[in-house]
Amino acid sequence: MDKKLTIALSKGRILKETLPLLAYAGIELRDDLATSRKLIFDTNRDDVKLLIIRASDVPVYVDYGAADVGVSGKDVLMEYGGEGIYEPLDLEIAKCRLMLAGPVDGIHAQGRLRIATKYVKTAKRYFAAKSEQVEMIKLYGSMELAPLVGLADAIVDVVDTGNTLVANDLKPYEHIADISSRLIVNKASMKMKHAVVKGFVDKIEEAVAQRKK
Ligand code: PRT
Ligand code: MG
Repeated sequence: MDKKLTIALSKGRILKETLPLLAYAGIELRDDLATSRKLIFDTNRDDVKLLIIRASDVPVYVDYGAADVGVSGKDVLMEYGGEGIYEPLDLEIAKCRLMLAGPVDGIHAQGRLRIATKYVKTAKRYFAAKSEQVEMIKLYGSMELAPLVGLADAIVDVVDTGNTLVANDLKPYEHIADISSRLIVNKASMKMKHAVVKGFVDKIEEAVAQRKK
């Protein structure tokens, strides 16, 4: 039976906040992430390797079983869906809020509200629940620019400090969801490698509890 564990993570804030949790579980990186250009990383444990990929790709790798477990923002998970994924644990890291934001002087739509976002499905669901007809413009980043140049009336994006909104003469109008990162698990791995995967999830859960003390 395959006892190896593959973990998918993204660079940036998730990685930074996940490394201490992994360390608690006895998993440490061998290479220096800051300088390495590798995508697969060995750890101090022969049976554990790490994939470093784009944040939005993490649920894809886990859904298809290319990684057994991963760490992903709830914003990314809501947008992705994914039949093959369990979400057993809220890591309470990389916290932020998914917001509807627009110009400080108000959201002024000519006809249907035009929303720029990378969270098209999530935003559609949100407005559909309010029976509001909106038009979505899919972007892959820098959503804050869209209202400034007339591409959209408003944006749906994650907000942490709010500094980026302020810097672009925008402000939050509606709170859509509280976001934090989750530990996700491939359903087949949970079955086929139960001892390894369950052991890992339990250790990380302990690390999260420990951190609160
Ligand atoms: O790699 P790629 O750029 O494709 O993916 P990504 O941008 O989603 O990755 P990353 O590492 O930036 O974000 C990973 C996860 O962190 C997201 O999926 C969220 O769950 C979470 N997170 C927490 C955030 C923020 N806080 C956050 N502030 N993700 C993005 N931001 C953006 C925000 O939209 C704004 O543009 O950071 C900017 C600064 O935010 P303010 O409000 O502090 O100014
Ligand atoms: Mg980013």
